[in-house]
Amino acid sequence: MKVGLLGDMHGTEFWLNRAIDEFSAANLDTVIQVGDLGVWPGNVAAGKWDRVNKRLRANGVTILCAPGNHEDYDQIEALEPRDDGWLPFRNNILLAPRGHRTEMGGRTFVWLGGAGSVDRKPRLIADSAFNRQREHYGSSQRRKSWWEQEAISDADVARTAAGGHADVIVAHEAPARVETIASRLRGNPGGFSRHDIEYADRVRNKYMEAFMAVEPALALHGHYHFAVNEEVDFGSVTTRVFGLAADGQPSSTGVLDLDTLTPTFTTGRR
Ligand SMILES: [Mn+2]
Repeated sequence: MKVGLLGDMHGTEFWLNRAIDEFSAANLDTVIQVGDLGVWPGNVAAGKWDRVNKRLRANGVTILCAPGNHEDYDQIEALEPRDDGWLPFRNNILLAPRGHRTEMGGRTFVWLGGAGSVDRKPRLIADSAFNRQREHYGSSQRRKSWWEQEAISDADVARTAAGGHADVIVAHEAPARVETIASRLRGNPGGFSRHDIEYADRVRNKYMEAFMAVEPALALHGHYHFAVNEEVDFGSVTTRVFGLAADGQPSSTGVLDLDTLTPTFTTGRR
């Protein structure tokens, strides 16, 4: 059995449509999405997701998502879980609560969304400036682009660790000590504030607690927006860490062969 893999999309309909067509052409009916899907507030976003859902249904494709950091968690928390635990954002777009367990192709999965935003401060400043302007002109519409629920809590870690080992962890965040990631982030090339970086590191440490309890053979992630495919020795377990790029870039889509537990990029040559 094979399933599709999809990186951060940030709600960009063009890239989503292209990916859905690609998966459909490859006869993949299940797609694992690693967060920053683009669950945003407002009617424009809602209409877009209705259209995307229609396209998914027409192609017989279902997206299974571990939500990211840039998602509207107020909206996600308002979703009523199905009997099997999935949160139905749309009929063909299911969001995983943190610590959710599933099985596919004889493999066990645990899902752990969330991550700390390294751009938390500029987002909060931009939102409050925008909202002050809105108030000045008498508008009640408020902008929000940072949600505190993005952070992985102790309760999330406990729920994820409770089931013990899983073959695959699907998350937005990646494990620590992955050289491909460490080498790219060295020297803070994004110029983020030290305070926000420390906050994001604390959230990542929470992910790491859960990860070490799960000891997965494969860790899928997004968040960093570049390709990662590295086998890492974590002491008690050796794990293939596989991260997808974002927004239709090369390596933002992939395929996971569940028989061999091997992930590969499908857009690496573009
Ligand atoms: Mn992202």
